[in-house]
Formats: sequence, structure tokens, C-alpha cells
Amino acid sequence: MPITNPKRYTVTAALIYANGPIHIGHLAGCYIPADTYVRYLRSKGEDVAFISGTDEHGVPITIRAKKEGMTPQQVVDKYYDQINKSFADLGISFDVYSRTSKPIHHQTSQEIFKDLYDKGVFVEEVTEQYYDETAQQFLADRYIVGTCPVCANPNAYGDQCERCGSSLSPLELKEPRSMLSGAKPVMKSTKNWFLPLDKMQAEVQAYVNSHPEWKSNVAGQVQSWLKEGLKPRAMTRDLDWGIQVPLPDTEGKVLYVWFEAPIGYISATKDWLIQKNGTDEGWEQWWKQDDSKLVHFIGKDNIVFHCIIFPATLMAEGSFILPDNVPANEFMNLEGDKISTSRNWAVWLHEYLEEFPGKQDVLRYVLTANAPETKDSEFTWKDFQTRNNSELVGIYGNFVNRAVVLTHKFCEGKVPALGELTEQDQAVLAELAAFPARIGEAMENYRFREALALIMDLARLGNKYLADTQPWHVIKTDPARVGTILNIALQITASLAIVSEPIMPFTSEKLRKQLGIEGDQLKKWADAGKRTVLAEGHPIAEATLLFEKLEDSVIEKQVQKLHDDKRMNELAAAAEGKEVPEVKAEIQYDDFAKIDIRVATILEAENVPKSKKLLKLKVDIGSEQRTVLSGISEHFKPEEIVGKKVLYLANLAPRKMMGMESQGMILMAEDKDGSLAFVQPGKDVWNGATVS
Ligand code: B3M
Ligand code: ZN
Repeated sequence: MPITNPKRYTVTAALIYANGPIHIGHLAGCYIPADTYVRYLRSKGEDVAFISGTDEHGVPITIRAKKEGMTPQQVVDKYYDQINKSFADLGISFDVYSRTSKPIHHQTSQEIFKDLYDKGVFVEEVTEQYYDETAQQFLADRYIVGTCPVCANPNAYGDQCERCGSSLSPLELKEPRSMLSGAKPVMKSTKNWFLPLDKMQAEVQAYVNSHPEWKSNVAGQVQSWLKEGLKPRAMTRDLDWGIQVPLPDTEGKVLYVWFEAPIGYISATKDWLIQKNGTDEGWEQWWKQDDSKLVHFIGKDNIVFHCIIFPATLMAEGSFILPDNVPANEFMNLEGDKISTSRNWAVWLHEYLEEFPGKQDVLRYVLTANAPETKDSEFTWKDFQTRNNSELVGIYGNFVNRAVVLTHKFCEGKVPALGELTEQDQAVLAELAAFPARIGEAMENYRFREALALIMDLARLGNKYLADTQPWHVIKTDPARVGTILNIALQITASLAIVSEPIMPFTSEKLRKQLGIEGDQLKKWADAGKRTVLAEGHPIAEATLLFEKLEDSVIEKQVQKLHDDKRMNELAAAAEGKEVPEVKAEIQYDDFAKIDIRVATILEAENVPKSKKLLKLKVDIGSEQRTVLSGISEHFKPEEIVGKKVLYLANLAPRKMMGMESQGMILMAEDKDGSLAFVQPGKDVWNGATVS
């Protein structure tokens, strides 16, 4: 059962690997719901620690380092800074954003490891592990790839198949190969320390069963693991990047990243207190007191680690509270395809923030409205535009703007008096009063989509009320009545500012500014729904627009960019493995002497109608002008190449293409990435010069 009426909340968001930038999938899966939940709790006056940071160990870091030609340390430094900044700019309100490379974390995780070791929890075992003889390294986790035994994905990792989600051990992979050298690995024996999850099955099962309230996607995954039967899992690895195993004679061995990374939440809590108070005193209350509620926000690929392995570690240690809930989301897809860092199919947060300045809340809104809470969902730029234009501008922004503008027009910019109430007023005020509890209930139960839908319903209520009461007509006959209407409309806007703050903090702040309820006037959740948030006579600032329409061109540009980025990535990937072709079979000088290559100038170039590849060129070859059809239109625009000096194969037999005759051929060099370059003489040689 979930803990009721906790005294404080320890809320964590996954410690993402510092090996790449943040994309919308991360945001929708974990960080926006986590931030929303925490902001809601703070608005309710709860005591919260919002903990996160980067995971800086493990094979994903070292693989990235190899790829970028950097040291692992350089990689984590680079991405820590970038990730930390982009989260801050999106308004993710962590109390601390720590790093697992900090000494406090090395110390904390070594202590816990040593404690379990001393208690005799681990099973010490010499096993045969895959070893890459070329690289002289053991191949843990993601250093080894092969075919998934469950779904036959040929690129499954040694620890997990990303296609079917199965958790694997390297020995289960079929046709294993090393990520380092591509070589077939050999077996070599090594000693490691295992957490005997098999022996802990009953205890873990009882813990999981005590939380029937967990989301069904989370419970489903966890139960299927338990049904399969838990297996011992090594908590150490033979690697040179990570946290040294705190035992004698363990050179070259580090703690398993999934052992220490969740402990990073504990270390980050200490780091927070040290930064704030100069000492970590008091950290235990967040981790060891039964009246603290521990909630982990993560994406679905991290479920087993947070629901089974980390709780089992904490149980074995014995003095910690266990996660009360792990509200993992499913995945968000993008424009009909899976988001993929390696294929560069993603909307990157740092780029979004640069290209849409001041529009953080539009992204927060869209990713919440469409969050993959119960099943995978999809982000499209078209949907982004529609939600912005018809929901944020059309409903929320429109209502607020009308209420504020009319107050200036009819009531001198001050909150008018609430006069006698009609039945309709009473009904609207009653509805208003009920909203905060309904929204709060959804937030508390991690149903943020529903919370947002209710917030928009509140804005709709405001719009409908103004449309029904028509203050712009009534003003001619009954100004006092208009005062009452606008008072009620303004109370709705004030409540909107409060209840939308967890999801749209920037908009809420702008709106509070207009309504004069920022600073020491700041209203919190308990004020929402009341008819007295804004006192009679309270001055309202001039209306400013909360949202603006997005034109088609803006959206089209983003879609184009997505495809361009992917294409660039493909070219780079194709270039990566490409080798210089072998030299062709030998010929005699006479064979070469038959070939007549000349210097020529391109005089004219035009596209060939209905052809994707061909350009029609007119070239000056000194003695005459020739027409050539050249298959280069995907590489060059006609106007780019007019006037170029080129090499021209003059005695090639003419060929008919697309009903036209092509004479000779322009010589081109193909670059590694498939792009083409003209071959040109080193000086401005006259047309017709022979090449030999
Ligand atoms: N670093 C996986 C990830 O970045 C892992 C999460 C750790 S949470 C303690 O997706
Ligand atoms: Zn699989």
C-alpha cells in the first residue's frame, strides 16, 4: 500500500548517462512528469527534495568517448554542462543536479558495497566472461552485442535488448561480437561478486505485491520478471572506468554501474545538503524515515533496476526505506519512427530552446498533453502547432486576454466588486471551487495528462462564462453587473495561474505578473478555486500575450531539419566504414592512349524534366560545344556549376537518355560520404587542352 500522509517526499528523476544531449523522449518519459509532480507538492506546501544528476560511469560513457575521440572524463564534463543547462532553461526545478563522478558518490556507494560484503550478502564467484583479445579487455554489458535470444534482434546488447526490452546476460546472446573490435570474443575466467537475487525472490515478491497501486505498465514488467524467476546478478565488472571495488586485490574491477547509479540518488541528497549547509547532516531523514515517501521517475527501460535490483540492494542493507512508487512512462515516438540518438532522429532540447526562445511552456504543454503514460505516444510537429494554436492560443490565452482587456476597458484596470450573484454565477463559482481538488487528485496519482485536460477545462469554463454573459453588451445597460461578471472571470484566471504552474511555470509567472499576484502576493495551491483570490480594487497590469500563433513555415522548417539531420547522419555513418576500393586490373599504355580527356567549361546547365538525377549541360570543349546529360542533379543546382572548368571524356560513344543524346562525360570524384566533386585543372587551362 502506498504510504499515506507522508511528512516529506524524496522525489528522484533518472540519472541520465552523460553521453549525449537530452531529447523530447527523455522529457516526456521522465523529467516533465517529475517536475510537475514536485512543483505541485511544493505548491501544496509539502516538504520535498527533488534529486537528480548525471550517471557518469558504465560502458555507454566509454563507448561514446571512443566514438568522439575524447577521454571518458572529457565526455562526461561536456555533457554534464550541456544537460544541466538545458534542464535549468526548461524550468526543471531540481533541488540538486549532481554527478556520480563526485567523491561523495564514490564514497557512498563503496560504503554500501562494503557493508553488504561484510554482511556476507554477496556470492563470490569465478565465472567465464567474454574477453576481447585484440582490445585486451573483458566485455561487459554494452561492450558486447549479438542476436537477442527472444526476438532475434541482431543488435541486442549484453545487458538488454532494446527492441523487445528483455533483460539479458552476455552469455545468452547468439553470435556475440565485441563492440570494441568487432572480433568474436573468447572466454576467460574472472572473479566477481553477485547479488543473489534468486534467494531474495520471496522478499522482493512480497514488496512488489504490497504495491497494487503501481501503474499497470510498471507492474506488468515487474511481475513478468518475477515469474521468470530472479537470477543472481554480478555487482562488479572488469572495466577501467568506474568506481573501484573497495576490496583488496581488485585492481581493474569496478562496481556495476546499475549497482552504484541508483545509490547516486542518496549521494546526490548528501551533495545537496553539503552545498546548502556545508554538511550532509540530516540526509537520513530523506532515506531512512518511514514517514518519507520515496518516488522514482524513470523511463520504461529502467523499470527492473528501480523495482527489483535497487530495492533488493536496499533490503539487503536493511536500514533504508523502499521506493513507494516508480511511475515509469512508456516511450514517445517522433514523426512515425522511434526516437534514436544513433540515427539522429530526435528533437534535441538544447536546439529547441535556441530555436523557440521563450516557448518552454509550449513544449512542456505538448509533451504533457501527449505523454506516454499508459502506452507509447507520438510527437509530430503538426500536432505541436495545432495544440499551440488552437489550445494554448485559442482557449487558454484567449480567455485570459479577454478577462484582462475587458477589466481595463470597463473597470479601470481594477478588480471590480462582486455584486449579487445569478444562478449561473453560483454554478460557475461552484465548478471553479471543485477544480483544484480534481486536478490535485490526478497529479497525486501521476495522471498528468488528465490534470492538464482539467486545467484546460477550467479555461474553457471561463471562455464559456464570458460568451454566455456577454459583458460587452451588458455594459450599455448594467455596469454593476459587468463588474460581477469580470470579478468572477478574473478569479478564474487567478486560479488558472495557480493550478497550471506545475506544468507551465513560465506562463503562470507571466499571468501572475499581469494579475499582481507575484512576489509576496504569491498564491499557492490552497488559494486556488476560491472566489477571493483577487480582492476588490486590486490593480491588474495591462494585458500581454501569453502565447502566439505558430506559422506553417516554422513547423515545416522543423520537419525538414529532422530529415536533413538524419540524412547527414546516414552519410557520416556510411563514410565511417568505407574503405578505398582496390586498384583495378592492369592495362597497357595503349589502352590508356585510346582515352581522350579534355579540359572544358560548362556554359549552360538545366534540369531535365521528369528526371530525378539528370542535368543537361552545354560544354565548350575548345573545338566545339557539346551537350552532356550528367547524373549529378541530386548533388548540384544548375546555377552553381555554370562557368566551372572541368575534365571531359571527349571520345565516349554517344548515348540516348530520356529521348536526348548525351555526348561524352564529365569526370567526377566521389567522396567518402557519397558526395561528388568536379575534377579541375590546377590553373586556368584553355578549353580543349588534352590530359595525358
Ligand atoms: N543511466 C540509464 C539511462 O540513462 C541510466 C539511468 C540510471 S538511473 C539511476 O537511461
Ligand atoms: Zn529482443
